[in-house]
Amino acid sequence: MKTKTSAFWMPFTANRKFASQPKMIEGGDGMYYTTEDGRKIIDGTAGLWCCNAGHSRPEIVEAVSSQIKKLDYAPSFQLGHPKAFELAERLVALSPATLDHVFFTNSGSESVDTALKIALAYQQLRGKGQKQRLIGREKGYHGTGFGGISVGGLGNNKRFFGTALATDHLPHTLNSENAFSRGLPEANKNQLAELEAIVALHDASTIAAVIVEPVVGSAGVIVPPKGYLKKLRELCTAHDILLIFDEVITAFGRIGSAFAAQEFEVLPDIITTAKALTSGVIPMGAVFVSDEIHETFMKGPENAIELFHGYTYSGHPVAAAAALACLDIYEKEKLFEHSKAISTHFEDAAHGLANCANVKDVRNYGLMAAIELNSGPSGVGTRAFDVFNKCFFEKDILVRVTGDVIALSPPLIASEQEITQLFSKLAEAINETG
Ligand code: PXG
Repeated sequence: MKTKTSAFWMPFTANRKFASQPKMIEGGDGMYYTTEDGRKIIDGTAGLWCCNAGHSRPEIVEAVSSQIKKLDYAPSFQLGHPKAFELAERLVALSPATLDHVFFTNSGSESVDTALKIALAYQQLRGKGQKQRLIGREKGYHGTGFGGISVGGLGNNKRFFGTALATDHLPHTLNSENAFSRGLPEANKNQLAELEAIVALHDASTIAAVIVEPVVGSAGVIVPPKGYLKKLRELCTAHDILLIFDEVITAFGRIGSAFAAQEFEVLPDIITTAKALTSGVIPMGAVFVSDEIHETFMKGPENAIELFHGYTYSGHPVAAAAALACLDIYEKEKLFEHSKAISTHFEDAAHGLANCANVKDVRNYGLMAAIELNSGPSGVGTRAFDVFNKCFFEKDILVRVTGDVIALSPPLIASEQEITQLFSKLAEAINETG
């Protein structure tokens, strides 16, 4: 059926199902979206985990429009403009010490591909050119570039596209024995034994880097077991393997610190970010790189390009202006601290759904939560999708569905009252769906 929506081939969407029952959003303001039929709905997902400062913030609108008037675009290849340098300085002041250099991209996928390329090139430059294998993790989501799907661990995203790179994968850490854990689950298995096995199989001399999401987002909020990330850091260091944290979701206050690396006190060699860098207003990503890696590139003749990589829009002035205004909001409103302060209330509210119909697990960390349901009679994801529809059309809340998981990640400006409202409406939707 040809509808007004069919010209737009929508990403990660059941396009024909959407056409038969469109969910259209026309406006945004703070914690709320406005639907096409004029209803105000609570944004329980910060868009797609990105609008951490809330929607249509006047400060960002103003920064973007005055930047366009002054300088709409300037290249970053062999030229520069002040906003990108200013933003990089602001960002490295926020990032963990030693991750003092920023490479700008336009998305999480580009950040991941950039990080992987930097890791491979770094190994070559320091004379360890055999180190070319990349290790991801089952259930990992690292975007949709060929690099990201190669290290990614979600079958549907890889199936038709081959895997361009030499990779291997760690096991995921989801463990049903830990269902309904609050915050970090117990480390009741040696979940990193497999890394030793992978090293034994391929040899450390062939492995460039390990990439993980510190808290898994897309696959349904999988929280690292206690001590897991520290142990991963130790093993990577012991085997001279770079550690990349993909913080496209976790960076910029989602779990109460600027970065998950700080929250978990684990220092990776590279951090990838995007999304909340600009609160989703203008596409932009940033890859944070350690001094050691950066110095390895900054050798050789001064007139030589050190890294043959970049994007037309790397450090785009309008995106940089949006990011700077956004960082101002995070700072002035102490949103990372607020995110941490309300995370206990958020945790209680999420676990308050443990006894709703068909709830199989509740997981949470910071302002990320997953309510996992038993699969519906018509297969994986069907019940959760029905809940999503009920939430949108009848309960005036936006939640995110992935498989049997309903994920929540509200903007960091949420009040306790809004969180209570979000979860109580979700509870109604789950119970009424049955
Ligand atoms: N890494 C991680 C950890 C991500 O979560 C990307 C990379 C890719 O970012 P871009 O900007 O290229 O999409 C992501 C993106 C969802 C959902 O609902 C998650 C993402 C994107 C869209 C939907 O789980 N994460």
